[in-house]
Amino acid sequence: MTAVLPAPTFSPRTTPEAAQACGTTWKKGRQGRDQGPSKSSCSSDGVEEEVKFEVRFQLLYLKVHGLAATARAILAISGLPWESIYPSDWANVEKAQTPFGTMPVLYETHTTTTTRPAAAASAATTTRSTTLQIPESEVIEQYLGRKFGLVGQDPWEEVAILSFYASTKNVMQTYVSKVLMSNHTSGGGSGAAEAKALELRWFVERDLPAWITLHERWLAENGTNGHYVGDQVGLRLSLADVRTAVSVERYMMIPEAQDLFSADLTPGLWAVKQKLDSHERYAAWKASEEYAAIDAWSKHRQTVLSK
Ligand SMILES: N[C@@H](CCC(=O)N[C@@H](CS)C(=O)NCC(=O)O)C(=O)O
Repeated sequence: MTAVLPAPTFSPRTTPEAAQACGTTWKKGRQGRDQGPSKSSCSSDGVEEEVKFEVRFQLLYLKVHGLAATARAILAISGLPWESIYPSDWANVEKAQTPFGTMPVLYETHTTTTTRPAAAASAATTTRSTTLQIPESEVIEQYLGRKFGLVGQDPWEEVAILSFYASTKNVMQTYVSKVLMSNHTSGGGSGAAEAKALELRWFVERDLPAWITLHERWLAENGTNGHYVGDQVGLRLSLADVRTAVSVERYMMIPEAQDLFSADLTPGLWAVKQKLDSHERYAAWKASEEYAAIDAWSKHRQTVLSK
């Protein structure tokens, strides 16, 4: 979907509305608001009003997985309304409307509709909306992770989850900056293809196996059960799990790297990926037409950038 961006709202000045919208968790049965059906509430003049809360997420990014893959995965498993939006003319239109001139940007719009019954004096329907605009992929992922309960149950679990998450993110960053972008860093020209091939070899033979070995060790320590972090009462999906599953998927798109992963060779990472793949809402997202289109463009881009 082409973007019609909400008005830019990123600001160093906070407001009570932004703070409340930002802090809202949308898990049914826990603290925070329920999405959807109306609730009755008593207004200051004693009239029973219908109050309806709605939230909608939009993620602005290119039609590729790239820096949006983890955020899209989290939004998909959240079960809340969300959509991918794409720039129509990035350089001339949308870029200037984003906080740092980069994508992804997350927009989270909270709408409260209050209806006073027709019988009441001053019967009316009023709608209030607050949109949060959040830049930087890592900030978006951690924000959504907190919002949807993916960063553990206590500060110690959070430290462990964010450590594994950062370690996985760093390796992907190495791949993007050293291998995919090597034409930029080497200045292109003759020898650029050889330099890229060498960077790819180092990544596939050194950086990626080092990450695999370390993460297999930690995942084995937690019981090779598809999750990085256990808790006192059980296991649950975390931001680290989602980041890793999405990364393994991405590495398996690299012909030179795909044989590094299998149920036998990397049982821990495999279980993490399987666990996410079998999540009902994530599986539905992966089966969607939109995901297929993003996947096709990502494969195309991978081929172009690999040259
Ligand atoms: N640190 C930023 C980097 C964002 C970034 O460089 N995004 C690229 C797309 S992958 C972009 O917006 N490029 C367009 C431009 O810089 O004009 C993040 O993680 O969100």
